[in-house]
Amino acid sequence: MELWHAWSCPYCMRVRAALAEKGIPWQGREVDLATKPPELFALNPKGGVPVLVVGDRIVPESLAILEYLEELRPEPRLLPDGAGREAVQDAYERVNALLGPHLFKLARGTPEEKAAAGGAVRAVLAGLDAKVQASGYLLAAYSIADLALASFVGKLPPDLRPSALGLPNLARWEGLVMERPAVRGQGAPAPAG
Ligand SMILES: N[C@@H](CCC(=O)N[C@@H](CS)C(=O)NCC(=O)O)C(=O)O
Repeated sequence: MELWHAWSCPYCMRVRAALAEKGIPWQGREVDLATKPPELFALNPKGGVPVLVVGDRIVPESLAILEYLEELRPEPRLLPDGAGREAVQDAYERVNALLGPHLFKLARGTPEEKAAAGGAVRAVLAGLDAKVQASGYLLAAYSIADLALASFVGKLPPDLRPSALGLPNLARWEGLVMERPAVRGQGAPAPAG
């Protein structure tokens, strides 16, 4: 199994975390997003990562990859089978829509755009704080929706982390999810030497 990915990409991070949770071995094809190799376009005409390649099967798009991994190795469950599945898929997409554009601006925007994105992230996280369930997760159990959120929270500057913002439910979530070995290990590898 080969994963075309970039260490900086939050959509790739959540796939790497799911592979780690499920203990699935994989080989990485690291992509420099500034100079994408032509082979990537053969796998995914949009030229985006992540893309998973398993034999003849080519799976672009993080949600499709996560669904494929769930089928391949259902345990530990990250996406319920049957009841509750749609709620998790919806939450996954909602987290992407709520935070994806702001994270992009935080990383690459002008100073004004960064300031606006920071304010927007604070508001989104305050809204999500109210949605955290008694389980401590975004839904009844740990799921790919938590991995989506973790992939964005992991890219936030320290002052925008839920714990720094004093959001009690998300701060607890942060302790539960961001400290998981499968999640912690998915930042960029330490430089050699
Ligand atoms: N909807 C896609 C989004 C993936 C995405 O936005 N990937 C970015 C990197 S984080 C990418 O490859 N962008 C293409 C580019 O930079 O040209 C998914 O869920 O996999």
